[in-house]
Amino acid sequence: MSTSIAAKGKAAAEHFEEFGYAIVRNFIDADEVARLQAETRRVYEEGLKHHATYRHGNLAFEILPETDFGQRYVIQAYWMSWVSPYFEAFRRHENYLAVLEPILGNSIKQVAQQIHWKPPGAGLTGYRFHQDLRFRPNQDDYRDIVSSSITAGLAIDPSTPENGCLRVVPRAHKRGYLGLSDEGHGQIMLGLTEDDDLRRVGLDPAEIVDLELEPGDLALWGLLTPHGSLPNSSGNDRAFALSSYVRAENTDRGEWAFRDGVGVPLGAEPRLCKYEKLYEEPGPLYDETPWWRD
Ligand SMILES: O=C(O)CCC(=O)C(=O)O
Ligand SMILES: [Fe+2]
Repeated sequence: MSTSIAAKGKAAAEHFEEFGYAIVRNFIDADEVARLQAETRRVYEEGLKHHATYRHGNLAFEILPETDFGQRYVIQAYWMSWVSPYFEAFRRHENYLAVLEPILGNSIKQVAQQIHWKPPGAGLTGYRFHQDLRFRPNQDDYRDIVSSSITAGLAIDPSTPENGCLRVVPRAHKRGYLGLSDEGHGQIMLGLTEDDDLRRVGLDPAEIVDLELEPGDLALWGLLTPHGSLPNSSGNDRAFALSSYVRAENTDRGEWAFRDGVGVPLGAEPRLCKYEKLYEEPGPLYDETPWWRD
């Protein structure tokens, strides 16, 4: 007998509390995975239309251009819901509520929606170890930000050590903010985490766990969970859909996802999430900064 999504959500919440991460196997079924994969390909094609990193409101595509990378790659989409009715509905799929409710309650806002691709050959597809709290600079806009936030990463493709699956350090989420990857340029997609970078902050590289996922499996982690991923060294892409949610009463930012347990669609205008210049520089605009040359 298959376990209900509610039971999986409860078990995941308990695992998350102790280890700082959890995995929900078969979060969605095979039919949904097929639709998700097809729409992810369509969003990738949409991104490829842009010669450089593109932004319009919260929607963005991070592009590695052919001038520097031999061919054009899309490595990230942000808030693809604005061009994808599928993802707009998917971000508030009832299975997300089942998994999030034990941790965040049933009124939830979303502050990030991303797809990360690791196209074979693109090179710059690793994420050095970090804690996501570093990506929440405006903490005055939240209350109890750590206990009120969680990120869910859904495997669209198989996620393996070879193609750069997410990796976490278990039980380290209770040690506070460690400053991983904050030195120098602070850009987490340049360079690799050395074992000594982890040891310096008291983490044991031998404890790293690779989160190997099949399409449709979901990983959860928190703002203080040390995590990262290696560049793709295989011939297969690794598309991964990330969604960050916050207990609604504890945030002034984000798009509604669920209000009193009911999914809420996006409104007419985007709300302030993580893009700080949403109101001053909403775009559409291109950002041609060659950050990879730093
Ligand atoms: O896509 C990945 O492997 C990791 C991404 C990540 O940690 C982040 O965007 O904060
Ligand atoms: Fe992260």
